[in-house]
Amino acid sequence: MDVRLPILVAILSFCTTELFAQTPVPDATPGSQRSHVKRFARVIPPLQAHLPLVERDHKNDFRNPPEAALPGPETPFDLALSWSTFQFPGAARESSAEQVIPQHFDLLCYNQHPVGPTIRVRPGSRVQIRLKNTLKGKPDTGHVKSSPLTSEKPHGFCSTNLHTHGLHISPNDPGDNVFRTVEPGQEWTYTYDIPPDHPSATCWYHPHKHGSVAYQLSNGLAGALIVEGPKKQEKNAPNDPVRNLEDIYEVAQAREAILILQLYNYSLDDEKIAVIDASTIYNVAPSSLGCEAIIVGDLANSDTPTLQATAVNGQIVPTLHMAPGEIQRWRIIHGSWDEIKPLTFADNNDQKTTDLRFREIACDGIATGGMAFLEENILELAPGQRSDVLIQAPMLPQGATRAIYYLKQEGVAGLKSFRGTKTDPNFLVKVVVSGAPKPMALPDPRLLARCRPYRNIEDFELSPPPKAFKDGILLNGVDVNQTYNINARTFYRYGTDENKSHTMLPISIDLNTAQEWTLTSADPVVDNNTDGDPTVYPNNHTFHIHVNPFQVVRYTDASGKTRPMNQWRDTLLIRGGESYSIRSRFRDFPGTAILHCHIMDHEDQGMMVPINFFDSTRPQPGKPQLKDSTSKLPPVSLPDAKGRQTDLATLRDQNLVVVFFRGAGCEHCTQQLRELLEVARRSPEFDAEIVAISSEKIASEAEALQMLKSDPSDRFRLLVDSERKTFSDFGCLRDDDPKHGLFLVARNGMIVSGYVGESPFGDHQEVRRRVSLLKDADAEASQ
Ligand SMILES: [Cu+2]
Repeated sequence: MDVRLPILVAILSFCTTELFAQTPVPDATPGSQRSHVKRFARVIPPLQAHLPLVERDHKNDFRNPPEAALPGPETPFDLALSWSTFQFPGAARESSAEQVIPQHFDLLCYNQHPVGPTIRVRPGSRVQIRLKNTLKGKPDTGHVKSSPLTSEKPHGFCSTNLHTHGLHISPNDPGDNVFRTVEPGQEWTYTYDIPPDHPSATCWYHPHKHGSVAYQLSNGLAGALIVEGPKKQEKNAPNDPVRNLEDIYEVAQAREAILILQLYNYSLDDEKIAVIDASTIYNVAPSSLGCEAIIVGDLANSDTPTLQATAVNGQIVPTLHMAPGEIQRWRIIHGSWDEIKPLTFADNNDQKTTDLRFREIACDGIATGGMAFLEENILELAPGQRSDVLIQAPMLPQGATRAIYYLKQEGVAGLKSFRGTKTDPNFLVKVVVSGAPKPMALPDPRLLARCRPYRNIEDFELSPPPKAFKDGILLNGVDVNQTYNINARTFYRYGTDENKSHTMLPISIDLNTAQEWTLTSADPVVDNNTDGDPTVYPNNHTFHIHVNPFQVVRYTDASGKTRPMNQWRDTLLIRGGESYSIRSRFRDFPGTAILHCHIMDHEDQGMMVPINFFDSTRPQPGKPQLKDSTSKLPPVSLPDAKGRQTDLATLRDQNLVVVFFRGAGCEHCTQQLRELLEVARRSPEFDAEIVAISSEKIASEAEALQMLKSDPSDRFRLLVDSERKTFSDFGCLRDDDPKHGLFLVARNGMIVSGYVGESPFGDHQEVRRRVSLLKDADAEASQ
């Protein structure tokens, strides 16, 4: 039985009067009841390609997303993820014999609205968001890729989490931890402490659960997250403090429009309801989904069309009104999972116009310090990027009562696109200039210049990058061979144990340093194996790093020609064969974050690297102690990462430093081991073999050794105790939870000192000292 039928009847009768309807359908919870949908072979043009030729619904007025009423710093704001059916009468108006335009969309959404509520935060404040996953489905069990050469499969579509894109906050729980998963039926409260000196910014939030991000973003799960102080109410006096854009009267008083651009990839089900189709988002069939409502088309059927609609705040081509001479501040957020969007303005005859022009005052939320016109009046946005622009409506010619314009997304030619196929132009917003003139003044450029929040990063500040990034960061991933990787490594995870189960070891980055990295997208790839014309895969990618923004200082084109740049941002488009040099100051927040490609289907398939911000300057409170011991080494026989059994008794002819650690995913552990190995390597008197015993499986010994910067000459071996028996024997298991431990074992088989604790033993010099005492003891014994 199809349970949606009564709902549909209700919508259809209700909607004849409801003009544009983000109105959620009451009781629309089709989640677990939905059936899978049949395939579609018809090729249907995109929704918005022919707009000016068709008279639209005039009452589809532009609306900002709803504002979240935050209840206060200690009370969480509820953000509930659920299914809802929405109607799009603006889209329904446009129909012809050739086109089938959906009137209804079934979308995953926040708080029963097609775009998430705007969350506004003050610097220095605390905001708590309780994310409620009301979906029905199985927990995300992760996925093990089948070979090192293939990428991760998309998976876990009913599992979610939340990322605050652009905020400079802690990447650890309860903050912006993207390794946390909120499973169907679960909830989790995020606490974001915004630093008092956080610059004002247009940020945004969206799910970042690895494996399902593109699917969830295609449903429209995104919202604006705005950091701002009080808005200036009077004209600025010469000595007014101006730090942020809202401290400038002309900016503060400009009407604000938030434009969240979203891309729905959909199919029509048997009732002509549009549903997001996972198969047209990914180039591979997603892994077993555990999420009953997900639509997966038939990839084998090459006729399966890619149907797309681009929404602005969940509206299709809404009408935005401006008075002649009025200046508005538009916060434009590219919240789509895919596609480069070159935005322009067209007049009512679809001719490019400069009657309306973009004056960019912030780039990825970071004030530029000016309000420059953009070259050719094109605002190019890649997924994840934001632009704050001042838009001034023209005065109307004598006798005219209104002028009509369109904010338009230009088409993109094959090599410039992400998928190698040309994209069509779209009309995004209809702008109607009419009514009484409201001439407004632009802000004083001298005040704007004071809003640039970050100093340039100078050469003398730079520290060397981590070894893994010494030769740069290469983004490489094309559909033809499905190897989405960064520096030839693909991220994937297994198991449901978040934080411990990602198999790629984090790259350590020292806080309080500034570093320069070179980012390159690999060359485009031509696939000659297809029938007819060869297919070109452009290898265009979008680099994003969490927590800390960066300064772009240099651009190198595909022919190697270089030019300097100076632009602060947090998300950067890098086309195939091109390079950028970026500099970043890593500040304030230790913990594990990520860098990744913001083309989210690439990220879901493994184009992501965990990074560990560690603070080398922070003193360790309550310094752990090695305690003397006189117990005997218990029998230890464990496999190494390749399964070869090792008996510690066979190593009795040497001193041992036995380290118990919580797997390659524990950043403290890997840091401890890396440093201990380095101390041992540099100390000729360090006469002991280091035996590291992991409580977790090690997927790749080579990767682990690389992460630990282990040299082949190191006296080091890696053993695995996934049953945790040896952990238990050494007192390193409490309530089934593995602890960190370090033990010194002398040649005579006696444990002479040991440590067990919540954090790794970090005093490597003390280990070195104790090992040298062992040597003295040997010398004494032999005398
Ligand atoms: Cu990519």
